[in-house]
Amino acid sequence: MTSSRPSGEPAPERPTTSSRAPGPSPSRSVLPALRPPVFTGRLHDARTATAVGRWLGAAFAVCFATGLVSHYLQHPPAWLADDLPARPVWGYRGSQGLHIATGLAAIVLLLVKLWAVYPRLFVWPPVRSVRHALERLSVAVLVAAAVFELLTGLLNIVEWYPWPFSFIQVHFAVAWVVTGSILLHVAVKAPEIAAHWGRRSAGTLALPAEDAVDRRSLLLGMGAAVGVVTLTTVGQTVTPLKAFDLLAPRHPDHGPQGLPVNRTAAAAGVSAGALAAWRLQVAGPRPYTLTLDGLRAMEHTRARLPIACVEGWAVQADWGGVRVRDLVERAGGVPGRAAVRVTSLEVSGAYRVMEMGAEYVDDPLTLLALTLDGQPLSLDHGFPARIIAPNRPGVLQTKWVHRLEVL
Ligand SMILES: Nc1nc2c(c(=O)[nH]1)N[C@H]1C(S)=C(S)[C@@H](COP(=O)(O)O)O[C@H]1N2
Ligand SMILES: [Mo]
Repeated sequence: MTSSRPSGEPAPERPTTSSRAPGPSPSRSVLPALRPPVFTGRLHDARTATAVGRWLGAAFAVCFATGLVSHYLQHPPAWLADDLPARPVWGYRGSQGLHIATGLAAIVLLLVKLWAVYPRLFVWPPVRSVRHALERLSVAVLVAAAVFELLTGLLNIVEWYPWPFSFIQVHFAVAWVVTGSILLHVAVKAPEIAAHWGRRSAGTLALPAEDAVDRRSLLLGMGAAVGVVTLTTVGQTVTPLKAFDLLAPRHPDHGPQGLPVNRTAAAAGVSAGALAAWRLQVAGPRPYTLTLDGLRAMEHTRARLPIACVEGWAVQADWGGVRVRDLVERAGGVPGRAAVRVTSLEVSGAYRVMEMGAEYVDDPLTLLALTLDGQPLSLDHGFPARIIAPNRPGVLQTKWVHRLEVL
């Protein structure tokens, strides 16, 4: 420790940034609010900011890359829709699990980073030059966008939307703002980052060696906090760790047939009564209609595939049903070229109608599933028939399917 004085008390031996002379000041009564704050705490330095910042930067980079994967799997541009890969089957589970895990870790990292730099947010005078003003503005955008992104992501995984805008579009747009402002920030700070990147700070920017021990403790504490957050949430995706899944909103085992449910049949306005007259309509060059018994009479395929929700939880299950490829071929569609539009019996909702590109339609594991772990689907899991396809976001695994259109 460098000092025995109680923390928080200003250091008398250290010259403060204030230029006021001791004693009563004549200007005091005129502009009392314009006194610069004085921060005497330690570790609010560029080396700490660099050490935390590189982890935060890495977390945001992973979040951005996996976020792009998720976004384009869910909302592909027309030229890409038919070529989205259906393999590996666990692809979306892995990438979205990583997205949520790094996003949660980034909350801890961002808090430590903001703690490390907050005295700089009060620098005096607030603006020294045009360049300085622009630099501060870019930091303001970065902080606001990063806080916004982590907060909206966190609230999305608990399905709470206390805002009037569409989560998906705005979370996606602000991700570009965060990424752009991080790149700008790294460019502006490049000399300082370079000086503090190695084991010892280089050049004239060297900091007191005594602080190194405390800085290491801070980073260890940060690592421990990230470890605890990760361990208590990642079990929602990484099933072997499910016993530690205490904080994630979903537990892999909790739900009918041992599988969580996001939208229940009741919420979707689907009732057992409405299903009495259920038929599967297949539109295409040779349209046809099937009863449930007719569908059950077709060639049955089983597939072990995960449901991987955009909110981060994923559960593998044993699905049984009819290949979408077979249904499409029977309607006159050409496998490998035909895409499909799927419509649910759901009354309203963003996921009532779903489109599936040719690559998924052609995959032998893409099913119109009728069973889950050998049992008929429960109503909440999409009875009588639902889509299950490899490497796709959960939101596109449409439940209560009653119509397929070959496109
Ligand atoms: N028709 C319809 N299907 C849907 C949804 C929906 O809202 N409507 N939600 C989806 C979401 S977000 C997920 S994660 C999966 C969850 O499937 P499960 O409830 O069988 O676990 O169903 C998907 N299928
Ligand atoms: Mo989902």
